[in-house]
Amino acid sequence: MISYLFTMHKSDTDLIYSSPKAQVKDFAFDAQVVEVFPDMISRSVPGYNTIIDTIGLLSQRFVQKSTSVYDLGCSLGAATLAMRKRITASDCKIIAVDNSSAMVERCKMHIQAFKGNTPVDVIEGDIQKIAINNASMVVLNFTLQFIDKAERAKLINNIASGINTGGILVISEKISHGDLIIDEHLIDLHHNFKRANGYSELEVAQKRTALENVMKTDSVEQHIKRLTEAGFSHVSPWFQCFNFISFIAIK
Ligand code: GEK
Repeated sequence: MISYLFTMHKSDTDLIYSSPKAQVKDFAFDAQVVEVFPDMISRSVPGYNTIIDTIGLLSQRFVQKSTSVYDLGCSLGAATLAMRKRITASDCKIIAVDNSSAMVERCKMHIQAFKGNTPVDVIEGDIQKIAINNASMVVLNFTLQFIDKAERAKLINNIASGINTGGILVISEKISHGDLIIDEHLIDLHHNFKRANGYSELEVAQKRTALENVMKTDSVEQHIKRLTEAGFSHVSPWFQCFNFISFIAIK
């Protein structure tokens, strides 16, 4: 389905948490993660490939002539490649941003490896500091959850003010559920999904510890409130599987 993603070799398999660690360090998007990232994200995030493909379809529908498209927290550029494949509007550019130098270096290689009509700028930088201007589409695909909770509204407000009327923000996140019984079931269903994709109990547990301080989830209600308050007129989830969700917000 996502043939523009990368052919998998054995060495690209995520084994980072497969052996016991005396101390599990906080998760970081470093060179070791970059090596296994496509395998890691597709085996860990239910619906990842569907979301990437749909971001491509949405770009065909929403990207307007002579505007900019932003992929914030682009990692290896999967969403950027999906959009570049589908955008039909002329005179556009894609700005892909990530603050991990290892990700940016590898992302540039991936982008160069595929042909496309829309130019792509891959920038190493903090998405909290970049200017968003004349945008018809912005993608935050599993990135906001890594931003300090207190800073999230500011980032969403900045994105909203840089999007033209009729433009779209696609935001995908891991969520928490206010009902603790439901929350527990969603977490357990997600862990089952990971086990079914070959992760062991040890890997699931160590990864959970590594993400504890780094990834902080919001509820669906918090996301919708923040997006509405930022000035998006039409906000809705379009995809959910367990505790993973993707919203569209149209200005
Ligand atoms: C995909 N969107 O494949 N500024 C820039 N980048 C950041 C920041 C920041 N402040 N904080 C985190 N990142 C991708 C997947 S991964 C999600 C996104 C995951 C970057 C970080 O370096 C990493 O590359 C990305 O956000 C999150 O569609 O691995 O769960």
